[in-house]
Amino acid sequence: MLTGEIVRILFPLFALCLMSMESVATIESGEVLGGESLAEGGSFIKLEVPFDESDPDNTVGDDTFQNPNLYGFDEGQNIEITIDIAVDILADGSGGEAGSGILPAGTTVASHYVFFDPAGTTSQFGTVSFDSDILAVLTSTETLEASDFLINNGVNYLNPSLRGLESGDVVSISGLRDITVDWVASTPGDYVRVLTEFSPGAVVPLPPAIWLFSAGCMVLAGVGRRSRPQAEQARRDQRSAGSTALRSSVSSRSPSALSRSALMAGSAARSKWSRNPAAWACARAC
Ligand SMILES: [Ca+2]
Ligand SMILES: [Ca+2]
Ligand SMILES: [Ca+2]
Repeated sequence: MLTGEIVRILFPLFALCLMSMESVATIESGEVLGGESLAEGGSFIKLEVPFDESDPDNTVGDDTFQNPNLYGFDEGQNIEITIDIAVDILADGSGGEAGSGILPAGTTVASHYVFFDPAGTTSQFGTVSFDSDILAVLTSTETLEASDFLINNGVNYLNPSLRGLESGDVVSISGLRDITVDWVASTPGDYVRVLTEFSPGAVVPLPPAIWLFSAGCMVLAGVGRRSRPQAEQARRDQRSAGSTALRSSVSSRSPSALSRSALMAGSAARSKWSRNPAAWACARAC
C-alpha cells in the first residue's frame, strides 16, 4: 500500500522532470570558409543561451555583436506548430531546395538562429550543420517576425527592417543537414532562422531525471527492507504459537494418550492458526 502511494507520487514528478528538461545543442558545427570575414579572423561560434558576447547581453538583431564571426544558437526545440508557417526556402528532402512555401500546422520543428553582424560592411562565406534534417529556412524580415513565436528561449530579439537578407545575400540548403551562407552585412546585420526536424540532441538532460528516479528507487528499496523484518517476525510468531499449542495438547494427556490423533490435532491447530492468527489467539485467551 505504502509502496503504491510512493509510486503514485514519484511517477508524476518523474514525468514533470522529463518535460522540463532544457534543450541541448542541436547546431552541431559551423565554419567560416571565405570572404573578408575570414581575413579578419572570423570563425563560427555556437552561442549558449543566455549569452554575454553581445552588447547588451543576450540581445541579437541590431549591431549588438559587431565582429567578423558567424554565429548560431538554438531556439525552441521539438515544437509542434499549430499554424501554417510561410517560409522562404523549403527543403526538397534530398539535400536541396524546393522554393518558397508553407510548412503546415502539425509539423514538429526544432528552431535555430544563424547570423552575421560585422562592425562595417563585410563579406562572409561559411557553412553550418545541424543534428537533424532541415525542413526550411526563413530569410526575410517578414517571415522571421512571423515565426518569432518559436523563440522560447529568453533572448531579446531586435527587429529592424533590414534584419533579413538583402539583394545579393544567399543562404542555401547544401545538404540534408547543412546550409551555406554567402552574404554581405553591416547594419543591422544578416539573420536567418533554420527549422529542422525533431532534434534527437534536444531530448536529453537525463541527469536530473535519473537523479529523481534513483531517489525513488532508494525510497522503495528502503520500504522493502523495512517490510521484510516485519514479515519474518510474523512467521516466527506463527511457528512459536503452533509449538505452544502442540505442547499444551501433549501435557494435558498421559504419555499413552500421545497418539497419532493428538499429533494430527496439533498440526491442524497450527494450520488453523496460520490461516487466522487473530481467531486462534482469541480462542486461547477468551
Ligand atoms: Ca553590424
Ligand atoms: Ca546583407
Ligand atoms: Ca540584413
